Amino acid sequence: MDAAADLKALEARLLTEIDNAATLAALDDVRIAALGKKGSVSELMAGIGKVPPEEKKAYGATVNTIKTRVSDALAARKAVLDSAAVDARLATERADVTLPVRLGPLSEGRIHPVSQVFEEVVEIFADMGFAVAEGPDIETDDLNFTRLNIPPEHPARQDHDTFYLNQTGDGARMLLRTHTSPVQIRTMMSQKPPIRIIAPGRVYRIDSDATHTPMFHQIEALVIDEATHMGHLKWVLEEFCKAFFEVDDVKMRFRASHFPFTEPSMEVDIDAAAIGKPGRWLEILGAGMVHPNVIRNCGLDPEKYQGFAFGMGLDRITMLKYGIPDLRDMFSADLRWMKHYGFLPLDIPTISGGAAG
Ligand code: 2NL
Repeated sequence: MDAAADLKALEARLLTEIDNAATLAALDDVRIAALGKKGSVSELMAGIGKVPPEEKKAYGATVNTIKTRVSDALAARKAVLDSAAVDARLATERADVTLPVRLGPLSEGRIHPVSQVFEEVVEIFADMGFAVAEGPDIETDDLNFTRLNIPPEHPARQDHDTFYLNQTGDGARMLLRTHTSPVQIRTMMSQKPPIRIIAPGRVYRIDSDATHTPMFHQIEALVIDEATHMGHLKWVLEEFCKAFFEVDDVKMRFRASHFPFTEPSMEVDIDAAAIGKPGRWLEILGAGMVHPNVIRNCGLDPEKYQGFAFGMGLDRITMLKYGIPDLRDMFSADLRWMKHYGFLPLDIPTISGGAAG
């Protein structure tokens, strides 16, 4: 056979091998064997040096044509195999979207009832136009007590009620917040009224018995504007209780009380009919009109601004709503307890879905 026939035969062989490559890997082997560094076509190119000068031009053109045809054939075959691979995946990975959802790990874990109530309460107040405010668990004496009109000799400040941190250097004495009020103080100091916020979070007091834990959860609310009054407070509390306990009507009782940061101050009871036990009063929160001293301490003019605030323990209303008998079980990290009282992660409280109201 002459040289031209050899080239023709090589081209034909390569094109057949390309057509016969059944997989992308096999096709790649053919490509490397032809066009790779030591491939048959590459070696033809390298061999041009040994061709007699008068034949070089024709030889070069022929080899180039072979190279182009082989490259084109490789690309065409690759496109066919790529699309076949996609078809194969579509066939084997077909999903039946009519099958019921498999929860997997989501059916194992539980949301703690206090976390659930936390979300429910936030949802209810958000629906009434309150924004959620947050602050640090470690606070200063000033924000936790002084600006709240709590005098230096007040018993709440004493070492046996408050977790004070060891003083480092000569900075302010730090403590674990005993209520979420410092969050509202920070808001009043940094924002102009109208203010409508809730501050939910963890709080800490040195207290440990059947009805108290050293860490507990609280939500406070603060509304400050030019003409906010007790009627607004009463409406907000009634709407909250109806939504939270999922009842059309709730009987409430406002008892005169005393807090240094409100004047007047009151404790609020609800008729236990709301939780299916009529005839008993349950204390659920403390409230009042923000004391003018507190408004002044935050840099606002008490002649111009007034408003109400209230504070409520979340752990207690969680136990009331969901029939949990013992406070101490709430933070015992007992999986059997969580399976019984906990919520599935997809039970997300919403106003529209009714879970928060
Ligand atoms: C209770 C009483 C209450 C407040 C908290 C508050 C916050 C600011 C100003 C005035 Cl910044 N008041 N918070 C007011 C009344 C009562 O909590 O027994 N909580 C469980």
